Amino acid sequence: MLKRMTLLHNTPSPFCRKVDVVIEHHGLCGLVDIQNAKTHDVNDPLELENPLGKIPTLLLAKGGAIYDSEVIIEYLDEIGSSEKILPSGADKYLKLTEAKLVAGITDAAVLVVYESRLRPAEKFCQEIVDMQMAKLNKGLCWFVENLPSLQKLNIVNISLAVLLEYLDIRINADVKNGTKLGQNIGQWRDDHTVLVAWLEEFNQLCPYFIKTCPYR
Ligand SMILES: N[C@@H](CCC(=O)N[C@@H](CS)C(=O)NCC(=O)O)C(=O)O
Repeated sequence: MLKRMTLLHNTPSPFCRKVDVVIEHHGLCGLVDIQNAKTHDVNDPLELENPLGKIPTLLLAKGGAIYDSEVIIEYLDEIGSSEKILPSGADKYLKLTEAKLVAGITDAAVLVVYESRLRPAEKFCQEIVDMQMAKLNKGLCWFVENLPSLQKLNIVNISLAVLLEYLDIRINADVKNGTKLGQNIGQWRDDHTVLVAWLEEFNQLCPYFIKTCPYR
């Protein structure tokens, strides 16, 4: 019998939401206590568990912390009894590589958000925003050409769906709030209509996806 674990978490984080989806998929809510963590706060308990101070971080009942999100997902998939999110053999590493590509695009999006939310206005650096937005756009174009399969739930389609909704929640909302995002104003829905249709289909495959949405 597995003991309860604690997930250091914060709701708007796209990396946390991926883990939330996998917890739902495997019905592990009863095994995981969610604890709100404050990033960028050196006094938060998160800092003691993960030297990088990043969420999500999963604390095991027997002691020890697991991070980052893909490693947590791999562990939850191992203990979960629903259909596996990760295949086995070489396919596993192909899927993990694509999931890493989504993670890299998500990192770029998070850096854009930090640039406008954390950096004092007088130090705002448009070049950094442009550079990260270019990575984001290039990554989305790659997925337009290589749409992840929606035959079953897997780490790639979960990660991409979370990223796209994060872009809605953060970057597009920030644009509406007046943040300048250079030439690319982050309107992924207008630029990549194929991904809009893909996301709708993903929601049908994963009916509880909406339950994990940070803002409803
Ligand atoms: N590679 C990590 C990235 C996690 C990450 O960057 N989380 C952000 C929140 S969205 C964070 O904790 N930021 C705090 C910081 O960078 O200090 C993962 O997949 O878990």
